[in-house]
Amino acid sequence: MARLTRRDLLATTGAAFAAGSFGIIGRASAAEFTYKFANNLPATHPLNARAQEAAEKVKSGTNGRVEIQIFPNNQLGSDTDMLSQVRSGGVEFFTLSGLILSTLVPAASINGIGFAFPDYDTVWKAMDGDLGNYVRGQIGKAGLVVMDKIWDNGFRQTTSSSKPIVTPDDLKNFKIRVPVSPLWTSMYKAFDSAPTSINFSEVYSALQTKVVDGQENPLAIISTAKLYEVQKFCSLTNHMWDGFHMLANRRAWEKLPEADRAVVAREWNAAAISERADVAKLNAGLKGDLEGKGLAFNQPDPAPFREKLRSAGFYSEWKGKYGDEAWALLEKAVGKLS
Ligand code: X2X
Repeated sequence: MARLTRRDLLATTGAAFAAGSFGIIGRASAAEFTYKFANNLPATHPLNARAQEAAEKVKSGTNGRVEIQIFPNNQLGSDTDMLSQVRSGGVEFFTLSGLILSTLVPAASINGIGFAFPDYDTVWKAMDGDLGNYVRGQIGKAGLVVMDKIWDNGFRQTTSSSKPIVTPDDLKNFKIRVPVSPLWTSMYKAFDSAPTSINFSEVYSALQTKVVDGQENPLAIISTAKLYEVQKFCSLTNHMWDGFHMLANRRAWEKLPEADRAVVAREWNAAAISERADVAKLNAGLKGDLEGKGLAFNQPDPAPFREKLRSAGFYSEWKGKYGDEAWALLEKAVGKLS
């Protein structure tokens, strides 16, 4: 598969905008079901490029009955707003990190436990297997529908405008932005940092105005959201793997004829698999591109960070919060943590 370049993504996205699938509000549609898919990522992120392809396949696969309009880049509100909207039916589809979803489904943050996953093979075996099935079951109990295949956000790296992060001591009193999630806040408090919960829609301006000194995200987001413009250092901490569940409003989902539901699920899940390959390739190849844009990289040793979390009681605290069943599924996938 040819290396997916930013130009390819822009070309795809540009075509999509031209084709009118990216949230052109008020456009007349012959479809029986016109559903909105909202997300918080830039239109150039692989998630939106693959979602556009899926929307086209859904339209053709349902003979035009189902049209999915894509609203990227927080067009319909922040993650907090959009979670409310997918629950109420204001939007029909929404991709959301399990760590943010954990404000509604506590178990959904378990894949974000610090320094748990060593590599992508371990991630997909867990998230497409028993641990993912457990989390999706908990999401269903909260009244939402969730597709079988989680989309990739990636292994998260730490950026800063003030200094590189080399050892856990560099995180002491570090003013870091974290997404709105109890687990993120808890982990950085265990490092004696000063975490501030901010929705992604506000991150660029918070960094630009120095409300916070740093943030953490995979390279694909640091690139597509242009965070390199307001950060100087990028420490390859790989401190967390994060993904996006494709959520659906239950009433809207059940309104679809069964055959059309099967087409939508098939195309969303196929797009998630393609997006995983795109993101992994991007994240593997972006370091040089970002160095060219001025980011100074370092690669810290993860062992002292994991030890700090252990000695701070982070793992045992979260084992107690998730319960034995969920924690056993996590440790079955990644080995002993607590
Ligand atoms: O908010 C973030 O940092 C992001 C974009 O990675 C998530 O959606 C969790």
